[in-house]
Amino acid sequence: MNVETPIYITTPLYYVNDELHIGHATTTIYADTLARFWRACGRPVLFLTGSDEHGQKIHKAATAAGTSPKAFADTIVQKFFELWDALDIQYDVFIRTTDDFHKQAVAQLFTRLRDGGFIRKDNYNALYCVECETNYTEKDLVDGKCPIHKTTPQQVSEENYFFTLSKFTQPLLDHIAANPQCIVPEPRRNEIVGKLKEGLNDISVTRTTFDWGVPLPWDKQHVVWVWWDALVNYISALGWPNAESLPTDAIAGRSRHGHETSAAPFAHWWPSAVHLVGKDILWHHTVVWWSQLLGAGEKPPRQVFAHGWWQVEGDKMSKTLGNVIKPLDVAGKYGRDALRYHILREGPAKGDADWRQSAFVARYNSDLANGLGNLLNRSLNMLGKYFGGVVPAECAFDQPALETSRLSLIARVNALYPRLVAAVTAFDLDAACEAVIELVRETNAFVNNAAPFKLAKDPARAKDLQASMHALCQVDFVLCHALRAFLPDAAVRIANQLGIKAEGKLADCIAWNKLAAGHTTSRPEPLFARIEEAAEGKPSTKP
Ligand code: ME8
Repeated sequence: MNVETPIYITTPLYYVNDELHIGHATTTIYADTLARFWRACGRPVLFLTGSDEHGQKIHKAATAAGTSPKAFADTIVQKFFELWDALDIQYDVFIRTTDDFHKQAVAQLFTRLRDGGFIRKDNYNALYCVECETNYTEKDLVDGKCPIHKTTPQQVSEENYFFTLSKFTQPLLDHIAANPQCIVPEPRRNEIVGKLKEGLNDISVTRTTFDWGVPLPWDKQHVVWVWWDALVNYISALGWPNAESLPTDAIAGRSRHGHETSAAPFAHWWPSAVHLVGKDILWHHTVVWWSQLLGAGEKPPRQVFAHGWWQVEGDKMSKTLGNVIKPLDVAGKYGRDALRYHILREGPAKGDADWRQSAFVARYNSDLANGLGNLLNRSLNMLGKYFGGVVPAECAFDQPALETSRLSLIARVNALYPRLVAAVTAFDLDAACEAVIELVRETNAFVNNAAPFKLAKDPARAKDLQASMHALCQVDFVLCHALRAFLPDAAVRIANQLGIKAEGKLADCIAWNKLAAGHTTSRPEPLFARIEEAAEGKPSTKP
């Protein structure tokens, strides 16, 4: 992996009809972890998120709330900002589909497609699910209901504009065959290829029955279908088609990180675009979106990664069942690193996943409290006691078995950076965390074997004590850096206790002997308090 090439990471633009839940936080935390990791590798990163504000669903929610769609969106989007701030999501760009520059780009794209001969007028008779903002055929429905929302779709009949999606079946199959990594993981690609092989129907891409959307430039009776509008955000945010800079003035004050400027942002970032989405919107982000792009003479993004869905204690997560997991409830109770860690380890990256309180507690206690927290705390306490908090010089153990375990730790540390890069490149954030936790486990075993607390009592073992404490300081340093993307708060707290900064390129920091002898550390503080099962009430009784 070349860590010098830029990467443009996007989340979906979430609908402003409701509060965000753990599903939304999952995609965003995956994206934030990727963004932090690659930035820490020194890779140029642009991280975009935002809000999807047009369409029937928002119109309906605003009407129910007795307000205008824009006023409604303004209120909800404020909650998005608060949530992402509370979770310290460091996006560079937050785009709203009601931003003027975005609406102009949508109109331009539509005009290009018309000029290219891909738009025609026709009668639209369809079954439309407002929750999905997507139409279905009878064949797609399960017992006459939307396969995702289990609701009966609306019967829609109107004359509107169609996009000749059918023309793109073969170009899309060719693109996927030539770029096997463009949809990951592999089963998701197979799913899309399977559907493409069934052939594509033209789709209706405008509406006349309501006006909350981007007006069609040449026929103002029509507004653009909300998906067609929203997908364009990924390029409108780059100033497509011809702006010379990101629309920073229009989105001033929304960035939580501060992107790197580039003179021709579309040319710079678009070839390295990676969309993170949930499985239910993979179709839109590949077939629909890529056809729009190909029709407009642009290339599809480099990759789309689609994750699965959370269930909760074995049930579908739904308002009706009252089991919706709210990210701030979890972060407020256990800390945002605990929330993030659970999502990265147990989340639906490869397939669907089940949010279980018992698994949350078990994972937290074993890896964070008893594993990482305990290691850091006992190593820094011993360093304080035996060396006044000052890192000793490196030396080998006199005892061969201990020296072998020290050499094994060194080898593990020096192999960690390439392992992390490989795992993150493959979107396997669970494997990346596991690589770090394996180092924690091996080091805790090393402490138990070397037993510095016993060595300290025997002046004849002074060298072995020094060898063990030097090694522990090096591991603590490496853990701090290795965790910057995965447990950002803990990384900063470890850095404070070590008296260092959680900064610098990971390739230079995740290696042996980077914490110099003679360096003075700070006061140790517990990192993660154990969650006591009793305080949690009864663990889940479900199998
Ligand atoms: O679809 N587990 O927005 P949205 C995991 N505006 N992920 C879940 C989930 C669950 N139980 N429930 C929902 C939209 N999601 C459009 C996107 S992009 C140009 C437009 C995820 O607010 C779902 O998979 O409905 C998807 O990625 C996101 O939440 C949908 O958010």
